[in-house]
Amino acid sequence: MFEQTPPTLGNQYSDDLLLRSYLARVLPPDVLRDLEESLVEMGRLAGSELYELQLADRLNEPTLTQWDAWGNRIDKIELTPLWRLAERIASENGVVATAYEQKHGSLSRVHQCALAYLFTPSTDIYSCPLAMTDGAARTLLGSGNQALIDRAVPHLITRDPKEFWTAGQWMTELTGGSDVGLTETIAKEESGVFRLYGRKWFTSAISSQMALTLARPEGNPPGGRGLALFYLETRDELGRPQNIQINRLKDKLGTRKVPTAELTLDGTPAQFVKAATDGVRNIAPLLNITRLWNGISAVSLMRRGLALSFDYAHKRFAFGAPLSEKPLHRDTLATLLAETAAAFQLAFYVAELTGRSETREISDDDALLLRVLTPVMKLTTGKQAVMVASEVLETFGGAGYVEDTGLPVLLRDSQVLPIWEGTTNVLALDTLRALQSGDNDLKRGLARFESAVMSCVEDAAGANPIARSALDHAANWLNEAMRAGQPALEAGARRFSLTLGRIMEFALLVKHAKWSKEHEHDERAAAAARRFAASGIDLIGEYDDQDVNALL
Ligand code: MFK
Repeated sequence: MFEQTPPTLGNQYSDDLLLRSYLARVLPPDVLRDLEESLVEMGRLAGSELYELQLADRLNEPTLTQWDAWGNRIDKIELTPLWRLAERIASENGVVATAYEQKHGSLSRVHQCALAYLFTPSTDIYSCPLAMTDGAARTLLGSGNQALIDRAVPHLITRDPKEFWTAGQWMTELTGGSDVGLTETIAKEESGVFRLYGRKWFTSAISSQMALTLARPEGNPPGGRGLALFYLETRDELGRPQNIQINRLKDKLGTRKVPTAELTLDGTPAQFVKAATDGVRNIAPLLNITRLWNGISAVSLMRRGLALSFDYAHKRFAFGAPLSEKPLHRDTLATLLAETAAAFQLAFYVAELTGRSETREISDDDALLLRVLTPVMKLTTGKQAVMVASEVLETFGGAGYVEDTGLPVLLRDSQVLPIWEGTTNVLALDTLRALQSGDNDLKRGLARFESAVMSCVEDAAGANPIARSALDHAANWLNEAMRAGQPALEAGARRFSLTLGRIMEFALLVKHAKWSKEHEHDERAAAAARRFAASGIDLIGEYDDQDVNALL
């Protein structure tokens, strides 16, 4: 009787030519030698123990117990075995800490993102609490609030699992996850302590020991400026919730291991992080770090899907040959690989810039580029992850649609990436704002973006006109939309931002291809760049705004 051999994973670092080639380019050889052991170990864990437990843990979900047997409100969260192991492995292997130890200066951010990239796909989005922990550490360190830094940061960046804390981010309320200036939670000063009253509708993992959240101190004006950023600890020294009720865990399409919650805050003690106002501006450092994590998670899930699909293509026979020898299957995989390689280059480039900004080794021009590329990268890679996951499932035929293969979760978990941490549309509007940050206006911001692109492709004869043509189309669209007014700018912002994302991905691939050809005698990155360009870079199109009115 026929038996199908299932796909398996090897060491996820050793097998990943994309990651290894990239690191060989950006890291000096002695740095790569120094940190490679940590990546080999994480690659081993991701392809063996963690992956085996992930498959075995598939049906388990976190639970909430609101009451004990004697009627006391306890709101106890029980995590699944995979997440308990993930927490230990994350802290011991420094998946957050590496970025703060800065053993390799600004490149420690790249090292940390490589660890997160290897770790994430085998842990069912344990990246969520880690992203928040990283974002909270960065926000607190930048706040100048020494008491909070001393209290919390050592826990957030430790490698000791017994001391390790994760952080939550509680922004979303019933009024919305995007327009957080509408936040209704009130902060009242009672006997010299601020206490929070309100409902949080969608929090990050509620298993965290601390959280950063927004609330409006009584008497403050409406909008984001009237909010303050608060720090709170979720439980007191006896482990009791600090006037926080967990109303329920969210019933979500994916990320089912993440205990995302609805909360009532009923007098929760909290402290200002930085100021009594400007909460949205003050939480922005957290948002930018979690958006970086979102992008790294996107490329890591794309890569996991392809690792399984490539392996399966050698094991699955149809119409007289393994799928890996079938021309159309090979063509499909090549397109997905090119898309993944492009997304990878952009996500890790944002990691490089983030690292340089953290060690203050960044020019004003590159700081603007980082501000622009963070939303552009998040929105572009989020969409690519969903597309690639959907196609990966299809490469398995019916098996990709069957739960106990462990494959459908790839698509469900990818689908969150364009939604949380700012939807595609919200981030497209943020891209317009980012281009105008500092002393820039839209045209100057775009000019800076253009020069970054052109520096990657300037001496690449085939690539230069492709990038130039897409950039010119984007610039022309921007000019026309600015003339037409704000509604036209907003209406086209998604196509514009996705085009910027794809242009930058293409340019970075071309840059990598040149290096890889010279140093590794490898043509793969050049082939990926050509195929990516053939899939379409310019999404601006020729859309007529009047058609929207006719259609809606
Ligand atoms: C793997 C990862 C796992 C993650 C798990 C997450 C689970 C949690 C689920 C969620 O809750 S997801 C929901 C997350 N929500 C968001 O990400 C918010 C999306 N909305 C936005 O990003 C809006 O653009 C924003 C709330 C920021 C708009 O609010 P406002 O009040 O209209 O703000 P405004 O006036 O535009 O900006 C206020 C200031 O912040 C400005 O500076 P100034 O005061 O100096 O002028 C902005 O320039 C600045 N700012 C805003 N965004 C910034 C920023 N600065 C730097 N970087 C940014 N990204």
